Amino acid sequence: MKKILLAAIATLLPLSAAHAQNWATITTDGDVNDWTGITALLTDVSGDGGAGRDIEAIYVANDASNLYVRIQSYNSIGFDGNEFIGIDGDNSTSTGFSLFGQAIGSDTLLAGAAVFGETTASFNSGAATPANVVNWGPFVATTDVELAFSLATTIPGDISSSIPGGLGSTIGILYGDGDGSDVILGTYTLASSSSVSDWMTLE
Ligand SMILES: [Ca+2]
Ligand SMILES: [Ca+2]
Ligand SMILES: [Ca+2]
Repeated sequence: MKKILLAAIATLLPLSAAHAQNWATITTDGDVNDWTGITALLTDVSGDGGAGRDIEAIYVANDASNLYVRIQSYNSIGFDGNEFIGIDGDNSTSTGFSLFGQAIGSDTLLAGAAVFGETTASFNSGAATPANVVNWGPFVATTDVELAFSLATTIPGDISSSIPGGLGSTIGILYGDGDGSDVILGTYTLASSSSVSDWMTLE
């Protein structure tokens, strides 16, 4: 009986833990209650942020419209244009920029709330469309910034769409604060939907 129960529970578990697929719609208001149940994609130690944001954790989720990023820091600090998120939309270093000299081919650059393309040769190859993130907040010094980035963003870069593979594809993601010394990166696989069919693929 216990085995049957465990098998039943395993079948019901979503993929989020193992594959970092987090289907959610986040309100970008600085209230992080809507991230409850979502595991951090990346975590970092305290005390290594220099004059900038000292990263504690990066959370990533998505729905059909947006990629949501939560930047959690040990220190409370204002969100400015010198904070960078690199999105390696094709998860390939043969396209995009080696942001912060890291092992990433960042095709899309979020500089604060502004969005730009990147190429192998260029940190900034021009404004994306749309030219800003969909929304972010809060507009005060904070330990938790949330932002929404449109999955439909196009860029003047080595690739023309920020996330060409769309839902279900794997992207590289980097966060770093140009005012400090903290940089972190990893990969995220976009959730395809919150439907039962996704849950079934666990087996
Ligand atoms: Ca929120
Ligand atoms: Ca840190
Ligand atoms: Ca790339």
